This record gives sequence, structure tokens and C-alpha cells, in this order.
Amino acid sequence: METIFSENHKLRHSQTELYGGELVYPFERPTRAEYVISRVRETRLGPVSGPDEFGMDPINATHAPDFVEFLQTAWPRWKEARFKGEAIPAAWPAKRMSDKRPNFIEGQLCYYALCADTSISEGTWEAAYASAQVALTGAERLLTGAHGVFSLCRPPGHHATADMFGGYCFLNNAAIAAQYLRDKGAARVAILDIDFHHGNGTQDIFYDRNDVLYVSLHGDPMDTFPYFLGHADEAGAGKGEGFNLNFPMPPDTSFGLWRAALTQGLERIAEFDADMLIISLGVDTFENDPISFFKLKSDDFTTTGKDIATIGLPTLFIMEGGYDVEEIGINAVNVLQGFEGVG
Ligand code: OKP
Ligand code: ZN
Repeated sequence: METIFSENHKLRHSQTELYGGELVYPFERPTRAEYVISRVRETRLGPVSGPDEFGMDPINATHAPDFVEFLQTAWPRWKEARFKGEAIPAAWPAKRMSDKRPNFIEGQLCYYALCADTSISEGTWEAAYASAQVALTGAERLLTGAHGVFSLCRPPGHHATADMFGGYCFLNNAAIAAQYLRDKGAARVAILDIDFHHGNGTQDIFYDRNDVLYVSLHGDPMDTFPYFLGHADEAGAGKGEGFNLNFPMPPDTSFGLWRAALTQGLERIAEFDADMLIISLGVDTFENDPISFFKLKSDDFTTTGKDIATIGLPTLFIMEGGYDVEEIGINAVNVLQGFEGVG
């Protein structure tokens, strides 16, 4: 399987994450992508290519142009305002407040943030842009006949909505790729999100549509981030009703229960008759992940890839989460090798 990868992921090197009342070194750090690309090379998964250039149009097809412009300019504007640290949002248009967009950069930062865990820092836009191009290049490979391709995106994307960043995400790589596939002629695209966290951004972007099915397996939002979306009763709206399917699961969920949800999700995708499948590939379901509470073991990721392959769709794997430990490389590549029938 071919891997698409950009060294520009390194331009995202924020030093601060607000976590447990402290400013810590972010869990979403450059070594994550390095673990994964090292494992791709070590296992000789296949060729590694840089992204092609698709420009801004496919980004603006999914995201609000004012939000995209904000992301592009946020860091220089923050520096101009002479704040000392990275740009961390700390106010919200909370219950019963105004939804008017403020003028000052700090106000706009809060306006476009979904939470306070994700600092904007130097190079963030450039890395997010490259990550989206990596996803788009993977999508293009499917259109030209690839059966499986791996877009090693960093930063991740599935928490980003059309007009909000947060949860370590800025541009929604999976959504951008899905929209691109639709615009280039795929009639129906399914997104299966197996990251530990619910992909609130992806769900929100496609919630009222019946041409993109969103299926997610994740930690119950009653117990974990993103807390305010991802419940089982969120089924889609309008003509999108029945095209959103959530499987929230409790702390300590092990592979047996998780795989049963995977089987149901894959059945729904087969019934939907998708032309192409996008996997939001987070490996933070791993038992030793530092911020998650599922109990998958490394071999379970191989089984997962095999299960995904059974529905026989051209599949684009887009990297999402998975933290701290070297096993994220092993686990991500296990899914890909399982899909290819190796191992
Ligand atoms: C991104 B991805 C709350 C911390 C919030 C958000 C985690 C974002 C995960 N204690 N951190 O889905 O892996
Ligand atoms: Zn996650």
C-alpha cells in the first residue's frame, strides 16, 4: 500500500496544551508521525510519496472561508497583539450570549474554538494545510484506481467542524477528502471513524446529508472528550436522517465488544452501497494510550484491518489520533497490513 506523507507536519510543534489544570507539552506532537512513518518503512508497507498540490478550493468546499482565513492569519495577528505565549482560547459565546464575531484576535480565537486544549502556534496553518493536501492526494489515488491508500496526516482532523478548531484539529482532512471524492464523481462515500474519540466535526459537517454516511466507534461522550456530541441517538437530520450512526462505548471496552460494533458499522456501510470508504484511523483505542480508556491490543488492529477489507471497497485510511507510545506505529500499520491480507 502506498503512503502519502509530508515532512511539513513538523511545522506543527506547539509547546502548550491546557490539560488537567496545567500547561503540558502537547500529546499531539511531531514524534507521533515519526513513529508511524518509521514503521511504514521498517515493514516495507509500500512506497512513500509526498503530496500533490490541490490548493485552497477543496479546503473551502468543506470549511467556511472566514474560518480558513482566520486560521491562516491567526498566529501573526496573535504576535502583533504582543501576547507572550501561544494562542490558547479562554472565553466562549456560552449559553445565552451573543454569536457576533469580535474584531480583536483574542475574541476571534475564542469565537472559532470548540475547546481550550489546542494552542495555535507558529507554523500551525502550514502544517494543517499540508495535512489536508496529504488527505486529498490519497483521495486522488482512489479516483485513479488504487484499492487502498494511507494518508499519514498530521495534525489530525476529525474534531474540526466547518468553522471551529480544537481537539488538536484545524482542518477536517477526512471531510475534505470525502467532499473531494463526491465532487469528482463518487455518488456515495462512507466514513468509518475508529479513533477513540467521537469525530464531532465530521458528524456535524455531513449531518444533514445522505450522500456521505458517517459511522463512528468511540468512548461514550458522557465519559470523555468531546463530551457534547457522539450519542447513540444522533442519527442525522432532514434527508440525512439514518445516515449518521454512533457507537458510544464505556470505559475499559475490550476488543470483543468493540468488534461487535465494528461489524454492525460495516453492515450499515455495505447496505449504504458506498462507492468508496474513508477510515478515520485513530489508534488511541490501544490499551496503553495515555488519554483514552479502551483496551485494544496490537493484534486486534490487524483483525480490524481484515474486517474492514471484507466489504471490498476502495479505501482511504486517514491518520487521526494515537498518542505518546511507539506502538502507534505498530498499531496503525497493523490495520493496513490486515487490510492487505498480510500478517
Ligand atoms: C484528538 B483525536 C480533556 C482533554 C481533551 C482532547 C483530545 C483530542 C483527541 N481532558 N483533549 O481524536 O485523537
Ligand atoms: Zn482520538
